[in-house]
Amino acid sequence: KKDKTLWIGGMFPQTGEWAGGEAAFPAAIKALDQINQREDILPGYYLNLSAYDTRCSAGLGTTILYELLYNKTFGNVNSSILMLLGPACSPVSTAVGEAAKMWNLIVLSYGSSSPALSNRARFHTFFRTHPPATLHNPTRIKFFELFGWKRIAILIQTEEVWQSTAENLEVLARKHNVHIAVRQLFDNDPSHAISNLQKDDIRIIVGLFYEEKARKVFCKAYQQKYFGESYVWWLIGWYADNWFLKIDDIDCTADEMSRAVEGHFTTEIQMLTDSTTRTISGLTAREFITDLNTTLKQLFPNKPVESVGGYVEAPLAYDATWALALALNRSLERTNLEEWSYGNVNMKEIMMDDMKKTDFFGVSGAVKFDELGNRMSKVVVEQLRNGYYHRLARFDAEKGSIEWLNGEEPDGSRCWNYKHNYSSGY
Ligand code: ABU
Repeated sequence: KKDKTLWIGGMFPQTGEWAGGEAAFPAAIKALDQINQREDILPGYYLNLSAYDTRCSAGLGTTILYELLYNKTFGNVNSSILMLLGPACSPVSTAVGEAAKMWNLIVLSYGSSSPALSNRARFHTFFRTHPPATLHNPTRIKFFELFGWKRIAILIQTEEVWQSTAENLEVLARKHNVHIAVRQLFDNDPSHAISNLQKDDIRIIVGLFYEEKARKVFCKAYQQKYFGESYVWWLIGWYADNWFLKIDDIDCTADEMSRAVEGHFTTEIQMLTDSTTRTISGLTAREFITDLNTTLKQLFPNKPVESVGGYVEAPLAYDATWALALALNRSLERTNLEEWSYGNVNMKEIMMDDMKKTDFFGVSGAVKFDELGNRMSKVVVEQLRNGYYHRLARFDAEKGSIEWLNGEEPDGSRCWNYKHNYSSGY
């Protein structure tokens, strides 16, 4: 019987630049419900979550951290959270992750991709089930090589998540003789950055920005006539489906936006396993998604499930919750979790050690952390054609191998035309 309670904190953004908590929160709750039904996991203890909406804001995230650390009371069981599930947005993880180590608090993010978070000295107690965004770069370079594209620009929103991804891309490009000709940064308004790309006659552009900024970029690109068959954009693939049709915050019509974004490529880290094997919870990945879809339809009746924030990352939130519970379960075998306080360095070391031992099969695939607290995955390349994304290929960076999906071969796709047109100059 689970008659005692252990508390963890949670951060799930419902609004802001990436409302990844919309789908991640119900996924985490599903995992918690299943964990709490298992007598063999944390026997005698009910795992409870105190969850907050960070609105994807680093300032609010830090305030919430202090609220959890200082002000929140958790009944009479334990006045300290054992671990923090989240944050989702990288800028929030950067602020919270750096502060949390001062309280010996382990942070397990399901949604942060910033390469900067791999710095173990800065983020000593930080783990994540979301792979770092550097994983996209070998895929981009592979495709640039494949199509003979040698002169590339990077358009970057001024946030550490995007700047650190761009730095890694430049290093890799140099190694592969791909020339990053221009690097344009913008904060809120991309107009000047796009004018500069146009002046430099750049045709292959890697875009590193959040979804809201992507709408601004493509609206400006449309207005400045910087779009069409002569331009190849590479974006990240985790924006909500139909992200370009949400036009309430821009000065372009849906038709103009559809024309501006047509043909772009995306790279996306695989976050849901293809495997039919039963995962740690007993569900297959497919059963998990079917169940999640039912919940999301009830929670967001006016949205297609694919447009709910964090839909693709929901498997990572589900697996993060399992990883956290299993690590605490291991710790319970050698320490009394009820004695946890933020000054207890020995217990922090035990919990860190048990987090590092994570090794199970989840809905996102094999869940284990490398020495930087990261995990790896394959990357899927898609292209938007006639308003719909088509899966083209899957790239395994460890092996350097490409698997063409759905019978799509490069010479059957629009990218072959680009190669044909621009192989010498671009
Ligand atoms: N896949 C969502 C990544 C969001 C972030 O790193 O902020």
